Amino acid sequence: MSTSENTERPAPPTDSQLEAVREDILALLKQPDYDDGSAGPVLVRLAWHSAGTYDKDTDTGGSNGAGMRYPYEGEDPANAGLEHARLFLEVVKKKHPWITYSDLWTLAGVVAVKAMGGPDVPWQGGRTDFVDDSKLPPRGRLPDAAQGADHLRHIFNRMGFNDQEIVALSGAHNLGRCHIDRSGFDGAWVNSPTRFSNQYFRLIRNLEWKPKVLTNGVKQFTYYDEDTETELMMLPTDLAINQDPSMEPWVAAYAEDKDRFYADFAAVFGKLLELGIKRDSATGHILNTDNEKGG
Ligand code: HIF
Repeated sequence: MSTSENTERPAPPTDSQLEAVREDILALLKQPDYDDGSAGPVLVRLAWHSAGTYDKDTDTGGSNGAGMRYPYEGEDPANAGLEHARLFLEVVKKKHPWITYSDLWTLAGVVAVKAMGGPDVPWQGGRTDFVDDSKLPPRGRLPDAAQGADHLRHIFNRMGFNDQEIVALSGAHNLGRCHIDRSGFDGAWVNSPTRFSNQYFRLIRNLEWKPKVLTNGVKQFTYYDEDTETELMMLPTDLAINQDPSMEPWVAAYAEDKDRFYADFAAVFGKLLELGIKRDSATGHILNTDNEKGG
């Protein structure tokens, strides 16, 4: 599946070139006809799924290569719905062809988090779209929401994350919603799903979540707020972090301290987007481009 496009090391973009890309991502976030009126959440999910295939032991997967452009990764049922995110970003790619898809998808997640009221997630460019066949991730590396804390450890330890980092990351489920035709789960975690906050942790702790079996047989958890007549949801994995003895204290900490959550989320989401990217520590320039492999 090697591709010859983008095999040359591009000149690093100027600050104003990058700024123009950020502006154009910002401009497309408002989508009156899509979900809750925003492309933001699905862009955050795209950024995470592009990076979250990483395996530290074999140094395979990760955002380099933008593998979701191709059917094996792009049509993985775990990535259902992310074609919307990729399509939203296509106009930006057309306007700024110099940026790689792998940089664009990760940057879009960072811009979206910030625009929705979240922290500044550190981001550096330089990813390559060269598909290195020896680095392709197999399917099955993304988490299964029907499982528990041990599964989360299995998945996220493989990327190099510890319990605290798993909980901090999980706060991103403050954003967006589940779609029955994508994951089989249904609904939003919080009442304002396009506003980043630590509400997700507070709701996990403070509401009484009841199991619910959807018409498709999928099991999730539900809370019906009679005052506002809204139904919120949690995935089995969302509630699992509040039951695990080593993760639960972090859920409590982030429910109480928004600033701490923001700082820890920024650090861990930034780390996620860098998985598998090797940089010169002095210059920040990327080392593992295609060129070293002979393109
Ligand atoms: Fe999600 N996630 N995620 N997720 N996720 C969904 C949606 C979003 C898991 C499962 C699901 C993370 C971890 C995990 C976002 C961001 C992040 C959906 C619903 C499922 C089932 C998809 C759909 O039907 O459209 C599991 C099991 C995870 C391991 C804990 C990350 C931490 C929370 C890493 C992360 O950043 C976002 C944003 C969405 C909403 C997408 C949307 O289209 O609105």
